[in-house]
Amino acid sequence: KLQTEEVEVFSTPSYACQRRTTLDNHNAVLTDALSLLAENAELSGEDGRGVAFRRAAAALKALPLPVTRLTQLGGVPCLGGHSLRVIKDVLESGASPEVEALRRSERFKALKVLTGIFGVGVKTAGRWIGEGILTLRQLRDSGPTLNRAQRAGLRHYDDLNRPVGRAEAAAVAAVVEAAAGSVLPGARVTLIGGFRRGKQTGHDVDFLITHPEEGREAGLMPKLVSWLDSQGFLLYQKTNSNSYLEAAEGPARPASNMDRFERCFSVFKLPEEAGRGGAGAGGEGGPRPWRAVRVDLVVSPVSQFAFALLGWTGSKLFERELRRWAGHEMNMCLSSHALYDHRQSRYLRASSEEEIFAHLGLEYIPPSERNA
Ligand code: TTP
Ligand code: MN
Ligand code: MN
Ligand code: MN
Repeated sequence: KLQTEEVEVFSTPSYACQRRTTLDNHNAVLTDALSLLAENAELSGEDGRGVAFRRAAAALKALPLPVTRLTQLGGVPCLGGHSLRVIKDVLESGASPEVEALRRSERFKALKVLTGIFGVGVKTAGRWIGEGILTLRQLRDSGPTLNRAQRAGLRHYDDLNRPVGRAEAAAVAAVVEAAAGSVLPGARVTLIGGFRRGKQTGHDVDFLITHPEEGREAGLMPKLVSWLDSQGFLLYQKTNSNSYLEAAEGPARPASNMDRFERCFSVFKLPEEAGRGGAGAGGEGGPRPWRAVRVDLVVSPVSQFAFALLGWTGSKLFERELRRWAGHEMNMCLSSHALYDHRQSRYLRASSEEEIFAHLGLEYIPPSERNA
């Protein structure tokens, strides 16, 4: 008896912000390969190629089942020739020669190690590699001048490259809430970034802070930082002051609206609770009583809170796709501060993420389904 084998053909909308992407990825082998190529492109300063691979990986993350044949991908967007070749190799032989060669490449390994230092970007890492510095040891020995962030990054390298767990994120949250409550009673602290999307670990912990009374949040960051510092919680911090003025700037420079809140990049000294201080924290003298954790703090006026919440919850690709959708499909300009409608020549107000999705003509996607 002849049986036709049924193979599902997948299809999914083309913008990541039109799709529901949970952490339950059925195509991790494929998306890991594409993400590695994306990472390499980004580390080589080829951002356009990086985005193309990120989009391809994100389209596969949204599929409900593992892909087994190339013919199933007919309705899947964002797959260019290069991505399809990699997918084909992985489906046929379990691995892509290009990706495996990349994994072994000295340059890629060096770029990962060096940009793994907090404060070291792609350009600095590339310059050091050009000078023959490929490892942390060579960096320490040859001693190029490091700035304050890089010195902290090198000093706490192991801690900062160890994933932060949910329990640790909760411990940081308790500290930030105590700080906010002490310097501005009534201030509200919200966990954002990957942990808000439901991730079990992160490379840092991100918080958005506001106050229900507009204006009361002004000048909060310096007070917060000095409280944290006085209590011994800070190993490093760099604060940027708010420079966003809606009326003065308008929607003209949307991309640069990205970091105009009061914002603090920091490294916390987080006390390790008894019973979970062991793993990885040890030096010669046994477990240390604390570990270093990267923490990002953002302060927003309550009138911009929904935009800030949406803009800082991620994923990075989901955010990028939201802004692309707004611009290309709606003739609007979305930032973490506001949504401007070019057709109506006015700002569209919102006090919740749901309202922003509605303004954008998109179905609401909750944080746990923004893991594109
Ligand atoms: P990250 O902390 O870099 O990423 P993450 O929390 O999604 O992942 P991880 O677990 O590795 O920490 O960024 C958090 C979000 O903030 C992300 O969606 C991008 C966004 N963001 C910036 O990073 N910079 C900005 O200036 C703005 C406005 C948003
Ligand atoms: Mn599933
Ligand atoms: Mn984060
Ligand atoms: Mn962050």
